[in-house]
Amino acid sequence: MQNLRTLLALAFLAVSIKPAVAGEHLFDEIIVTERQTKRVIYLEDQLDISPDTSQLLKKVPGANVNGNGPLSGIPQYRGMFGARIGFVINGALLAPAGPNWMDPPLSYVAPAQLVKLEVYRGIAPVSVPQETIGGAIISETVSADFTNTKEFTSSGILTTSAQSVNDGFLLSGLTSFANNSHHVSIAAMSEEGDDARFSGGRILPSSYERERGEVSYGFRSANHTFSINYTRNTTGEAGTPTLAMDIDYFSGDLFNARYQYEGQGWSLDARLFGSELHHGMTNYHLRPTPIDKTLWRQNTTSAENEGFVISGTHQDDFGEWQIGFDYFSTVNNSLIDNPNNTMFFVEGFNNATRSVSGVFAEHQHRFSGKFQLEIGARINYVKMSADAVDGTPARMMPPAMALRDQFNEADRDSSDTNLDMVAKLWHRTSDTLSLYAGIAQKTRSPSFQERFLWLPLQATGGLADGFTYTGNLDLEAEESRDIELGFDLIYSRFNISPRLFYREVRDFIQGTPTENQAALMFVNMMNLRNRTDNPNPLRFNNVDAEFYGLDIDWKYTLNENWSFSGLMNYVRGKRSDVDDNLYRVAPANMTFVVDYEKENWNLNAELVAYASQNHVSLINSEETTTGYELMNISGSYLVTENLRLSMGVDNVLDETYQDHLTGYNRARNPDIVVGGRLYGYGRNVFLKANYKW
Ligand SMILES: [Cu+2]
Repeated sequence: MQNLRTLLALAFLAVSIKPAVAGEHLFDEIIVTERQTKRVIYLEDQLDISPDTSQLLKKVPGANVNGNGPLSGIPQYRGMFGARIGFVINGALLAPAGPNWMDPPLSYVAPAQLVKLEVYRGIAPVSVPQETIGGAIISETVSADFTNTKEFTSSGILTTSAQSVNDGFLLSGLTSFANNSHHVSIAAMSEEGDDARFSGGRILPSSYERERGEVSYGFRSANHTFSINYTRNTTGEAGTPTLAMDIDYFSGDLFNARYQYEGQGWSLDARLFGSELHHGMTNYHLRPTPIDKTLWRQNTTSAENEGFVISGTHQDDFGEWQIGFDYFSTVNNSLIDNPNNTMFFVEGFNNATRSVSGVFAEHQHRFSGKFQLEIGARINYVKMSADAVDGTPARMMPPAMALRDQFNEADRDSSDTNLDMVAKLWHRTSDTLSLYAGIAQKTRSPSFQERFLWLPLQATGGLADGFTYTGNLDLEAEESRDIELGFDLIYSRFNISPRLFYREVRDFIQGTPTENQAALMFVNMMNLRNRTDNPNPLRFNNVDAEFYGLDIDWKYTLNENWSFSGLMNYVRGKRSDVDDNLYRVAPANMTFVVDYEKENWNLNAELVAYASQNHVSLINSEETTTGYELMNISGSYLVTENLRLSMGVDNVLDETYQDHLTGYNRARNPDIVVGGRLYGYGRNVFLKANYKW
């Protein structure tokens, strides 16, 4: 880390003495563009300085974050979260190495190096990632672009920031050279933070450290464009207080290549990508160590991802046709051991393999300028398999032995053929009003955890409910039927875009009380042996569920100085086969922002209000939360054409509050009881400087 710091500091010096050249769009701020189908957050100079990309989603209608740690926020959209949402990272698909999603896909694009984050509003098109039952989020990091001249020009950005709530510090830079046919860029980032404070103490452990570097090259000749990109992400020790262990390290190598061809009325896009992710976590290096040395645990995991997307688009006078096929496969491994006992091991997942081969067709059609239609269909063929497993518990304890043998003797190969269909219609009734209706069928096959978890463990994709789970080799794919209605009104300086949605999910996958006697006996025996009181294990099962709600975003521009904007989100998720609510669904919430803009400075104040959440899941023993309000202020000042300084205070009133989507504390902490809900961060003063050339 020291080396990288020195390098970045030297780079900063080098550019500081360079003559300043004014660019055209220096320091675009976060702009959430108002479009019919998606919301785009441009981060070229975002004021927020959270190290977690997913936190930006709170600026998008319908989106939220399940917080498991400072780098481990799991995106939630209209009540669905995690693997139910499709993610694209610089054109690539990526599945985490952490069986508890300590490294959600968006953690591989740090906010400091992100250029934009796109969230599809409601039903995602079939042409974006393969499985999008709960929505689609597209992210792109900063890189160079071709220029219009043969002469090479250089450009770059340097960002540094510091914040008080966790003594966090960040240094990030990008430098690039480009002409009309080549571009090359190098980006690097280093960030760290200590345990975060709240008014009653500290959240332990919530420190983090991460470094990220990226190189990319692009080549353009006539109608052909080719680019390659390599990213290395190294996360050091980082807390995940809602889970049983903390991050020791993540080490990831991400590669992707892209070829694009622009023909007369048609274009071709081909992407090839892969990533190799390694991860270690323990329950003894960052949080207080377990007193009983036999309970120390280390879990070493990995994910190998590879895939491609090939699609062709044809444009005609009425719209466009797109057809394509794609493939993505992941192999996950996980080994648990104890440094105090070299004999102890548990193979959590042994070559748990999941591949999705997809083919899709999509058509956009414009009728007479008044109606616009999007229809699409996709077939995904999902194949899963896993190798036999073993572990010392299975060699010593009869119930664990029975679970191992049941798993090893079973047929662990499975395949699903899933059909997704989308139809969306916009009707432009006047210059100011456009009506919208969409219907869809969306599917998702089980995750490897849901299918292959053989021993009752908490490896659940980050549910963080404190329950142990076993997988289920007989799970069916989830199938959702969606309908959404809304309108986009743009009246003078006011615009508003509400959406009402309802979805019915057949075979929704969630944990239900297990009937497997071996699993029940195993957890009982472990409780007796370790003097713990873990509840009876759950087993992933197909149930029925429904989601409905409303989300709205709006903006009113009073004059060239003042503007007001806001969000309102409401979602309800419940079982439709029994009387229960779904787990970890965002409470109703709203955001109200006042902006004041001057030529070279601006100020904004934000009020965020969350209602209580009383619709909690009985099966997951979920606890209710009460509502709260937070105030945030921030501003920025353009010192020169190249240098911008920003400053802000989050949680100005130092409110003590509990975010319903942040889980329960699992680490011994004098300030928060184990099993109690974690508190949100206290007052945070931050500073940020951006230099661009
Ligand atoms: Cu982990």
